Amino acid sequence: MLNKNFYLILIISAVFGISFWIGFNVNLLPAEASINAPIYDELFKILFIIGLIIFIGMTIAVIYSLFKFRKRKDQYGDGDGIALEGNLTLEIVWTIIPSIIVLIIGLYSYNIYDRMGGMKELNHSHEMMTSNTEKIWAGISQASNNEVASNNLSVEVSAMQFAFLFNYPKGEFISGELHVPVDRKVSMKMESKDVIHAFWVPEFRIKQDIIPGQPTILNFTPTKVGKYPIICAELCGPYHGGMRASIIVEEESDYKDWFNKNTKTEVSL
Ligand SMILES: [Cu+2]
Repeated sequence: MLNKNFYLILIISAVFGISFWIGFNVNLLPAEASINAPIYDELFKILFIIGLIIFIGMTIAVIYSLFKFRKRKDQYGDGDGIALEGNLTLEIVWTIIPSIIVLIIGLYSYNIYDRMGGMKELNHSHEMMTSNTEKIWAGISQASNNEVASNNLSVEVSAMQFAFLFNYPKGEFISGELHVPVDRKVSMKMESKDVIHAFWVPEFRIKQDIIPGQPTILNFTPTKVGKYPIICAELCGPYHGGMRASIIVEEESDYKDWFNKNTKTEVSL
């Protein structure tokens, strides 16, 4: 009996060890290119490790059972096995363990979403859009209200079947490509011209729906120079799959060059 328990503990330890090792050493996600990315990836890592423990544990249990409880040559009958009914201890255990796991994941997800700015009070903003009625902006906001005014780069996003357009109010021009300087907070106000779209940049780990009649905001700070895809993540029509744009994160000076090339008015940034 002691021997059996010893092997059981050994196998469970190995399953945990392997899962943690894979969880911390195998990276399935694209580059981390915004300040949101490392926060999000923390949660992903935990979910990945829990998934691995369950997957590897179950696989071992199934393979073990296949051999241990297989039908022997001298066994006859329909193979239904012993008539067993009810095991209160087992039922309590397999109810409590998943409940604890789900509860922890739920609380931890809430914490992550809060750190990403999802729980911040929604802005009531009048500065950017020329709407006459007061609109409530919904969405992820990492900036407090007084932060928005200061050094942020403001961009207005219009989504339509099947394109994104980026309006730079300071420069009075519209671009099909989103250019942003690295390490500076970008505040986007997004409106849809027709149906529901979603603005998704996998490398930034952010996604926000763009909803007709309900403008949304999305704030982020890119941390890595490069070109990343913007993907519409809401099935919005027959060419939804082609609704893509690019975000170009560049050094401040390169961004200024690009901005000045496009701008119609001479303004200092
Ligand atoms: Cu779309």
